Amino acid sequence: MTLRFAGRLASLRACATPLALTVLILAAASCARHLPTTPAADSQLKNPTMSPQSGTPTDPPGGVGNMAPGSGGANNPERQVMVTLAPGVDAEEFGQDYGATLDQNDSPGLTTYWPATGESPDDLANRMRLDSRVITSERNGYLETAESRQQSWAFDDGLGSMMTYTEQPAALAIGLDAAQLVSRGAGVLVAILDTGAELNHPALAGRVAGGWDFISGDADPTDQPDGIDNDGDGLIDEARGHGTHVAGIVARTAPDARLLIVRVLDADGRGDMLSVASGIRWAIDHGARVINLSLGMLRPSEAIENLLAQAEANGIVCVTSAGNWGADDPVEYPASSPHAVAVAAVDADRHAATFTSHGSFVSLSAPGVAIRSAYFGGRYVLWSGTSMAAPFVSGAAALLLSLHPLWNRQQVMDRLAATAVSLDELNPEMAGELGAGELDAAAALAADPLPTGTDSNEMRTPPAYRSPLRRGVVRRFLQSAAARGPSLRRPLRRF
Ligand SMILES: [Ca+2]
Ligand SMILES: [Ca+2]
Ligand SMILES: [Ca+2]
Repeated sequence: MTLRFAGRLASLRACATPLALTVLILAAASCARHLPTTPAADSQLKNPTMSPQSGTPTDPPGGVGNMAPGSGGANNPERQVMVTLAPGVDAEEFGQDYGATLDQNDSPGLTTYWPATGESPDDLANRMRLDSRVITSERNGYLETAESRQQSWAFDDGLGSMMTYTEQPAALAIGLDAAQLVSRGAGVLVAILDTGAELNHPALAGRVAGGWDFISGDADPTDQPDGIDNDGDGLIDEARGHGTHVAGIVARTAPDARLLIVRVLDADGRGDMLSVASGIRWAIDHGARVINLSLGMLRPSEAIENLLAQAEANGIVCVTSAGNWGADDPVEYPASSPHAVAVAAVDADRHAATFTSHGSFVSLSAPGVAIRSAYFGGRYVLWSGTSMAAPFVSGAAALLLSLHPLWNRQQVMDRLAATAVSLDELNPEMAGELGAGELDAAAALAADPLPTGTDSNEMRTPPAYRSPLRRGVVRRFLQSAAARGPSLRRPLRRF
């Protein structure tokens, strides 16, 4: 899409150099082994200033992203076709065979095309799908954060601090302190596909291993406002800080995990299928073991499904928000994907959040009401949503993968499900629709039991971290684990 690049390149260039330098310094300082600050191969932008219909420059300054979906804007991705091409296929030539104009061509065959005048994107997608050079073909579209969709905004109560962030009720509810005595997530890369992040926020500084910006097409994934109401909802850059908040929750849950900040949504909380697909591809290629996707759309995407399946085959745990519909319908994607773990939100009393989506597609629940986390401007603010619940599960997966590097997604999720606290009694009207229950990080990281089929060597793995200063915490953990005995023996649940 032309807007994301052409419209913003001029202003980005002015500030990109020092920001990119900051990213590189952060990455170099925080990660000796992985320095994934560039994509596997450069994303290529075709016809950056030309309208495919008219062949003349049409983008107003600042881009045309201010056109709402369905508004018929010249650059609306709903009018494009997104295609995953087989390896080695020339994207330009392929498009010519269909009279279509190549718009973008990301490295591993992820492409978008404009149909020829008079052809609908669905018709073109259907024609292309029959081609043996095509892996997936579909109309392009937007994904967005659940909070952006339902207009749930961050709240600054003036009490934000590193301390109130660290010691918040949600951390206590899922036993984070006890869990972190066993594992802090060292050696695990968690990719956060979101609006980007404020990389030098105190909660994130030193934890960012790299990233990429698929919205602006540069190496700096800073969550950046553009002063434009890109999604046409009357609010400008309303989702700014979303990715920072989500990243802060992962950092609070798995403080020694390293973060890959992948910007796939703009500051209005919206990004197209190509951006999200490219972000997943990038995360797979750069060693992520966990991918957090606090975003969704109302129809499935073949391209994204294909990549989620690849991620799972690579042992990667993909975690997504269940959605903020407060109902069991509609079901968002990728929450509905069998390759992603969908997370619903509960409050501090283990009652389902009024806004949470629920249903048989939910794998697990986690705190998602009034969660305090990082926000732009170095702040710590409260935000509610299933977008906030998902990163607790992503962080817990990182804790487990640090201790059990060979575990695959199924093993990680079996453990999280087997140790979850059932919510059915407190939420009888949603029995069976909140997944295996609420995440219990302390129980999940307790030494026993291990899922069947686990390498016996791993059973002897000692806890990675013990602090003599935290004996009281250890004792409370052991007491609570003992009290929790029966839940540890519940049968394992399949996802
Ligand atoms: Ca950028
Ligand atoms: Ca907006
Ligand atoms: Ca904007």
